[in-house]
Amino acid sequence: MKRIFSGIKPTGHLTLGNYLGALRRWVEVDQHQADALFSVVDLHALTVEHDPARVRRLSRQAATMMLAAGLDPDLCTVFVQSHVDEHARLSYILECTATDGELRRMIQYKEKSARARAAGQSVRLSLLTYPALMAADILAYQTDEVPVGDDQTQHVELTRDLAVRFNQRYGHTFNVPRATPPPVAARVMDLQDPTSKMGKSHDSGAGIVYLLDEADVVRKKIMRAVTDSGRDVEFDPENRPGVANLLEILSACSGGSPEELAGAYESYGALKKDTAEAVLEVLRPIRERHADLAADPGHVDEVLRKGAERARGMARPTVDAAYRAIGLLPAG
Ligand code: AQP
Repeated sequence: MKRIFSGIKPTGHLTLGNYLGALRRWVEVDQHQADALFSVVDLHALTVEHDPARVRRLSRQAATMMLAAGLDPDLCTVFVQSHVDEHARLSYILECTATDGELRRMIQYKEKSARARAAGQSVRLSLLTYPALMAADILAYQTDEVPVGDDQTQHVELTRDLAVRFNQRYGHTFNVPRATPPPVAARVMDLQDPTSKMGKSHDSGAGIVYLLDEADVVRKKIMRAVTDSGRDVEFDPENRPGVANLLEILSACSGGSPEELAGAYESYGALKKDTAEAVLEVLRPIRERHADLAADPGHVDEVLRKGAERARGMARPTVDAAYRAIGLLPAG
């Protein structure tokens, strides 16, 4: 059975982008077809300015949302990254496999370090080494597939390079994984700035649909989405990114290709109205399950405890093998 690993950073409240770009496929496909591990990757939330209490709160909330979205702990492993020491252990080994130049070329590093500097903040070293930790997350489990939105494919490419390099230099240790972006909504864009990704840590609240937004808030955000100067509803992501984004979201929520859907609308208003209702239809059951789960935090903790135990057992042999292969003396 193939092995799948993916994760969510507790850097903000989960968004429609997280759901359509990642979570939904984990729930509907991956957990049924593979030995799948899904993690709240909390160590990654420490690479930029953070508030400790908020990260803790968001970590539990992300885990709760993952279960509310439909991950079933009887079908897959749900856990928190920092509960499994093997991630950090392997990350160091992969830092010793990667080069400084390779890490500096990562688009996310360039963008986030520029943003931090512009805000007068220092850039944490972990922001640079982040892809080595992400590679460790993936390689520790002998992962075959990494279902991610296309904002993460560059990091998965680097993971592949590191796996191949390590295997060639020190002997076969890691499976070489591949990224599997979703067919639609691989990148849901911000409703107020459709040239940038809808990201949960971004501060354009009005452009981001959060999974726990109230129905009237969702309607308002979608009805106020920035569209383009033309009047016809056409699917043209390059020249009409605002309308294309709405068509992608509608397509992901209700079926039909964005191109076909474009032909069915004569006004932006009607497109927005149907998109809002389609989104609400998708979010309703998640919100209901979330309310039940939030009332029983002990259950979520127990799922995470068992998940970490299982993940640890799976990761340890590979990480121990990597330590031996690279030349470290085994502990007695
Ligand atoms: N807008 C999106 N469209 C499609 N997929 C998305 N994903 C995130 N945003 C979109 C996918 O969701 C999974 C978890 O994402 P994450 O926690 O790594 O990223 P985020 O929500 O984008 O959080 P941040 O902190 O706002 O991220 P960055 O680092 O970009 O600033 C991933 O599979 C991701 O592809």
